[in-house]
Amino acid sequence: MTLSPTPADKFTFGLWTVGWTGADPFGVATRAELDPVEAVHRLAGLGAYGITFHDNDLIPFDATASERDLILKNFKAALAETGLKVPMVTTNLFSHPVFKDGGFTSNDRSIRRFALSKVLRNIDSAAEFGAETFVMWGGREGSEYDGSKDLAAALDRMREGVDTAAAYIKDKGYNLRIALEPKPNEPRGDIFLPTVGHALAFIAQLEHGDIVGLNPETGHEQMAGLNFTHGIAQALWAGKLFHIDLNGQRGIKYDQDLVFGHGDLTSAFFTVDLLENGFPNGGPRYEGPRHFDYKPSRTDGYDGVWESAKANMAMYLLLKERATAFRADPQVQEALAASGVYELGETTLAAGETATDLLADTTAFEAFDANKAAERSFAFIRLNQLALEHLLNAR
Ligand code: GLT
Ligand code: MN
Ligand code: MN
Repeated sequence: MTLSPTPADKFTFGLWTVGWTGADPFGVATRAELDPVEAVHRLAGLGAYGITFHDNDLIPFDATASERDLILKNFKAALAETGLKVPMVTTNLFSHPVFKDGGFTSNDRSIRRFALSKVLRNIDSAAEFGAETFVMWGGREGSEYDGSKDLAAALDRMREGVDTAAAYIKDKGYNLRIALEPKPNEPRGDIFLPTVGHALAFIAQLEHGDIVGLNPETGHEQMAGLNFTHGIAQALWAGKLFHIDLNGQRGIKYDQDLVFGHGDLTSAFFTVDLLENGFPNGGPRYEGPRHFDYKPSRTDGYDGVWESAKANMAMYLLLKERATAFRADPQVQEALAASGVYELGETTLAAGETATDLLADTTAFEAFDANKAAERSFAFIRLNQLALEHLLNAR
């Protein structure tokens, strides 16, 4: 088995991930700044498919026009030289103090207009780079104190911002879709659209929701104690899994952004199983980039940064190999059948059967022996043990 990734694996990395210098709320940077051009060359050398970035990961907030042009020229030259793609671009609406109360939902209207204008300009740039996905992570959209926000007005303003951006994409004829990234908290005490479920419900209220979907992140669901695989499954089922941020998290605590698989390994196995093998009874598949959004531990130098980039891809490939073996094992297939996993794929009503027909079917109710049916053992434990034995390479 090979752990050497190739661009065909579609692994992508945020420039802010390998470029994270380790500054946190308690300490200053532990690594020097990384030149974006070097990031492109290193990632391409490791077999990645693409690189993603916020506007200000590449171009400093206060850069002059000539500085901007030079940075873009060098970055584009590195992309051309290496063949690395830019499948996703996003906007920084959180670092500058002007965004301390958010961008789209700041109580200050002039700041909202600045934020929306920044996003629209960045949409032009994303299209120019050939990106297909435009991520919106609203880390500063939220509050610490419930009385500080009109919560309905905040959702109105969020809808106004996202709909304006989506309408702009359509007007320009760009091949771009917006992907909202939920997160429950951090940096705000409570962030709007905290989970996959909240974001899906929000999209249903949009005028241009057809080109708005999700970019769920492993750790962001797990920070709230939620099941990431269930989250991406519902997004997929709704036709809304536009992009994905893979990383690692251990339980309900601050956003750890560990290497993929270095958090909840069993959950990572089932995430990869879903992404690579799909639902057991068929259904929508995810075809987009496998994007890593993690932070190389600030304990490590640049040797560790490049090790961690490799580790993300190696973990994914290892889990892919294990998930493939899991599904191919005849004993697993037997266990899946015995557990009723395929039976769940059968409709509850027969073709053409109505509620009235069901009520008239005495075998479904009057003659149904609930106590007998309750005797069925679903044998889920054996199925899970088989999964773990495959995960541990014991089969
Ligand atoms: C930020 C955040 C990530 C988001 C990025 C996109 S920025 O690092 O922690 O989860 O994906 O804005
Ligand atoms: Mn995160
Ligand atoms: Mn993310």
